[in-house]
Amino acid sequence: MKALLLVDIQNDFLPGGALPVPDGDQVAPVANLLMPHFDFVIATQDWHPANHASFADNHAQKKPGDRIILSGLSQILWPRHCVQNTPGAQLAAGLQLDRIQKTVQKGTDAAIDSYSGFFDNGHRRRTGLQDVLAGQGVTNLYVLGLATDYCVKFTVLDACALGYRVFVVVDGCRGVNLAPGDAAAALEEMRRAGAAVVVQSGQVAGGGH
Ligand code: VGL
Ligand code: ZN
Repeated sequence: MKALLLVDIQNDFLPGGALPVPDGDQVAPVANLLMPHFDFVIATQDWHPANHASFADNHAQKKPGDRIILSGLSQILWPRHCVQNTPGAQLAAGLQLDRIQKTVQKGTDAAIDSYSGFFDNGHRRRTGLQDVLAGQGVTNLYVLGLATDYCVKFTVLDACALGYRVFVVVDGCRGVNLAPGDAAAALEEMRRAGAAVVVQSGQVAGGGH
């Protein structure tokens, strides 16, 4: 059973949003193209409380890009983004929302970030994504979304470790690239994680997979 997982395709990650991913608006059309080819489509949603510790403005004298130690982990500070119940946190307006059967929220604990759709960054708590996929009998997971070098990467690495056969739809992903080459390095890391196979959306939609 194969499922399509849309990672954090939310207004704040699009150009003009609070934490814009360059060309982030290019992924919704790829998602829309692929959704009809899947029986099960699920989305993750970055869903932070206003006091989330990953926001630079929740710390005195810190700015986006600075690092702190948070719950024992190195944490990059971000601009305030994807605050619960704000327009920026909504799934991108360009997505065909009626084709998304389930949305899993993450990053809801103010004291720890959650790049992966499966666990928080300390692997302390599960989000519920694994249970939803198990309930559907999902074995093969096709992943696309934002951002390649953060939430897509950690979602894919966890999915590989959990034993899914993972296909990363490269043309449906875009990276933040805080440092040049971060997104390319993330794709390489996903490849090395073993189960991850990197494919183009045309291969998926064309029935090659
Ligand atoms: C993300 C940074 C902070 C992402 C979420 O979706 O990749 N990146 N929160
Ligand atoms: Zn976030």
